[in-house]
Amino acid sequence: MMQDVTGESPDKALVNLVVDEERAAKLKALSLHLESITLNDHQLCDIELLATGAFSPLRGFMTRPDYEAVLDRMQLYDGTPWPVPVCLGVPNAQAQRLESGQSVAIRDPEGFLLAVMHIEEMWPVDKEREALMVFGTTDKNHPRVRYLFEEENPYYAGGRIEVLSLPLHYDFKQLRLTPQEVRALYQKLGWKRVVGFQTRHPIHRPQFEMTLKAMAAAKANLLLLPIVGLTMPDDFDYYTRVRCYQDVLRYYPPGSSLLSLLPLSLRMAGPRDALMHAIIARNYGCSHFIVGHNHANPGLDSSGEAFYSNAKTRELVQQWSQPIGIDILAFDEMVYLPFEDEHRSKDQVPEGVQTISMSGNDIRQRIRNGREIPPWASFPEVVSQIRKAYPTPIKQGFTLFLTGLSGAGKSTIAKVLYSRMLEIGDRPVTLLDGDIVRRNLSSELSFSKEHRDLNVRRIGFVASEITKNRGVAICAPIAPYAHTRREIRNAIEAHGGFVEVHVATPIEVCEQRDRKGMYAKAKAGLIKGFTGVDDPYEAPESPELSIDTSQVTPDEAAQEVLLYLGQRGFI
Ligand code: PPS
Repeated sequence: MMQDVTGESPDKALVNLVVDEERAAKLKALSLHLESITLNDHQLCDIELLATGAFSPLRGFMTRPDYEAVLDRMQLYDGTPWPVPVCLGVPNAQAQRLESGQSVAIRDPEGFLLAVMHIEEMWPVDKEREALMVFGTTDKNHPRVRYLFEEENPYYAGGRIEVLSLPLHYDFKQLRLTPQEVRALYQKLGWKRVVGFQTRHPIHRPQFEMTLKAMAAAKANLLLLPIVGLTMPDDFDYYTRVRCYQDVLRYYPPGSSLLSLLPLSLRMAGPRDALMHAIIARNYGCSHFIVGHNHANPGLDSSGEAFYSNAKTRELVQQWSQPIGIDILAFDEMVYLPFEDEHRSKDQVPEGVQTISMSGNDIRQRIRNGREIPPWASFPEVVSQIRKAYPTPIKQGFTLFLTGLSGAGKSTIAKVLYSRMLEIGDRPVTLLDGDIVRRNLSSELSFSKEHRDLNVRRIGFVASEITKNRGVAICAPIAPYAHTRREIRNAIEAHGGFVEVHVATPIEVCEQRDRKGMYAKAKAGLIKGFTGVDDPYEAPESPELSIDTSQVTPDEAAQEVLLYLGQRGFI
């Protein structure tokens, strides 16, 4: 049953929502008669942290009074500090069928029963209000704001949950410790003071030195809590990062550090998120928490400014540190002092002293370009792990994605490129032409908006697998919708190159060519929903290349693509 597993103060009490076997059997029987909610990847992360007590004192997905209080005053309804919503979004149709007082089965995408939720409340989400209150912006350059507006469901369901099973993981099992297990380890090891460090990046020298300074300042041991849930789209994959952390652990004084993977879906909400992370670290039994430079700051907004100020993040976390029950150790950017041969927080460097620094991004770029990384910037083991997983472009796979109107010349250019890539012969090549795909992969699909999206997503999926395995995928569908193309780009860029080629032949030329007689039929009303005639084509805003085949031959067009690939180092 649900219980507090520690006898500590309410602040530090851990919640454990995993039920015992007897109750699990009852809930399993009950679930046969219940409606199911299938969790997406974000929700799977949330339920895991709820279940293990990493989100203590939450006992389920938030109800409306808690949600509103979180938005308005960064507290639960009862006054407990809590900065970000933890809500369960449900689709419209399902929200209409569900009501408070009802229980629902919570399942993973394979249908595996994870929990039963007792719904206390359902309400429509005011996305604009949530974006402004939690993220301080409605700018869709912010990945979680975009998720909120474009992917989050329109209703939230709140209520207590009883968990039968944690989401299943098959990797790094020995490193996936619950807060309860971590606290038990502290006890076993005699650790009284522990600094928590949460990160979505590899640990390079500056971060290592920062954690050492934090340990010294707090006279404490270290708990590394790397995020292995959902981070930012172009972050290093966590398998690589975990191998890096394991290598770096050997550089700490023996017996002074512990590694526990955190399946968190990052909100990237700047100050509020840093506070959330401090609460999680508190739940993992940490006495101190490190807030570093750019904590939970997702790059730049659409006017080129940082989303959050470091000073505000520090200020907020420090202001709440006492009510939360954890001490905050804030650091400015860590820089290297070459003459002194040491790293320092930038605000600790006397004026006039020379410093150098290399950000995580700089290191990534240098590795991608095959350049050396000096020892003051990272560890040789970390560099070699990253090099192995993120080879230079010549060793990466890539996707050439040709999009454009019917008759624009996509297939012909694709065929020339296919032959050229086979001639070069250093990677396996696959041609996913619109027609070929429609015949083999998508023969049951029509040209409705939904089916076009499905068709293009299927192409994207195959292309991303090919790219991941270091091959070349040449795709040539119309792919008329910008959001689907962006989705595919994001998926593929995580594994290699994505080169969008807009085959931008004007519609008049395509109509005039009309090789298949399709335009004539569409204009005569014999085909409905024909792209460019009575269905939209959203031209790419910033494709890597734009080629108008009324001006160049297919060979010249292919040559342009090959030159571009050469410039980017892919061939
Ligand atoms: S999509 O929108 O990306 O799914 O389209 P795609 O799979 O590339 O298929 C495009 C080819 O199908 C023929 N066709 C149509 N095109 C557009 N709209 C409608 N309604 C339609 N019906 C059939 C058309 O000949 C396209 O061939 P290409 O090779 O592009 O000329």
